Amino acid sequence: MTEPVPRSISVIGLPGSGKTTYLAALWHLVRAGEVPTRLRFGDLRHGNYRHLNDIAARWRQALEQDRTQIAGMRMVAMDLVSEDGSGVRVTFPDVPGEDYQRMWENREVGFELADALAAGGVALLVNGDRIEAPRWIHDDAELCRLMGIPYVPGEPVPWRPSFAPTQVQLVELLQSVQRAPLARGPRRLAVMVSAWDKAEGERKDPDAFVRTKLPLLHQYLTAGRDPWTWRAYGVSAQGGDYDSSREGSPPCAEAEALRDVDLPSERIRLVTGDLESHDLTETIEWLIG
Ligand SMILES: Nc1nc2c(ncn2[C@@H]2O[C@H](COP(=O)(O)OP(=O)(O)O)[C@@H](O)[C@H]2O)c(=O)[nH]1
Ligand SMILES: [Mg+2]
Repeated sequence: MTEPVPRSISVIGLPGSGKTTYLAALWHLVRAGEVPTRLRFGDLRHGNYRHLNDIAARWRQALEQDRTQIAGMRMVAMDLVSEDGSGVRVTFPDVPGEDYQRMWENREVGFELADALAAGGVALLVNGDRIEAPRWIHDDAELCRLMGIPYVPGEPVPWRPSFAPTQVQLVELLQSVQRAPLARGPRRLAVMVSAWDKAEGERKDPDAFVRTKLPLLHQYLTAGRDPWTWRAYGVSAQGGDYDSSREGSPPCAEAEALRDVDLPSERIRLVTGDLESHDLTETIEWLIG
């Protein structure tokens, strides 16, 4: 086999967007070889797979990933081989989503994350089950009334960046990736709506989901102001809910059913347009293409 060409993908997203779960499922998929995949696992020579092995073990047990992950960034690297036999190294920064939120709230980015973000394609994860939509003052006032919280009309509430709707934060994040010091000219972007098992009840394909649930993001991308070539995907990296990582939480019936699936890789679902597969590496192949 030829020496892997270093290629880089950044998996980014706000806290709780499904980044760690996605990496865990991907690692299981390429290591287990239970279902055919476009990219296969290459070789074990390089790197430290402990973090990946740990998260994939939790994933197999249908346990949510740990929220209290040790702070700081882990660069995760996988050597994969494409169908024509050429090797590719895909590196992902698995950073706490808080680092991206900090980019939005405090306008700062660490050196290591900046390096990772400055290279290659971008996979942007958005949890389809947790989109914080813009809210109407009228609805909030009604909610205060129902909950018995005092509400004084006309009294200003000091604004904080964390109040911003999900799509505003995401557009800002993507814009900062296309500005100095992170800008590198045209690149590919996969907008991946995670927890697709929860989002698909809307009966929309992933593109239509982004257009209707995240219209600002969709307009930003289609207007072409920044040089993204993009696609929308629906990703269910778990296939349903897993048992919660919170202590004392009751077991969840969906997780029990998922543990019964013979081949764990078959829990995974990737949806593009009206096509569906178990193969998360299709996105990576497109991103590095
Ligand atoms: N139902 C469902 N939940 C998911 C899926 N993928 C991730 N989640 C949930 O989304 C939450 C955040 O996932 P996590 O990977 O920890 O996000 P991170 O903070 O971006 O690393 C967790 O509660 C996951 O169990 C999925 O495919 N289906
Ligand atoms: Mg995480």
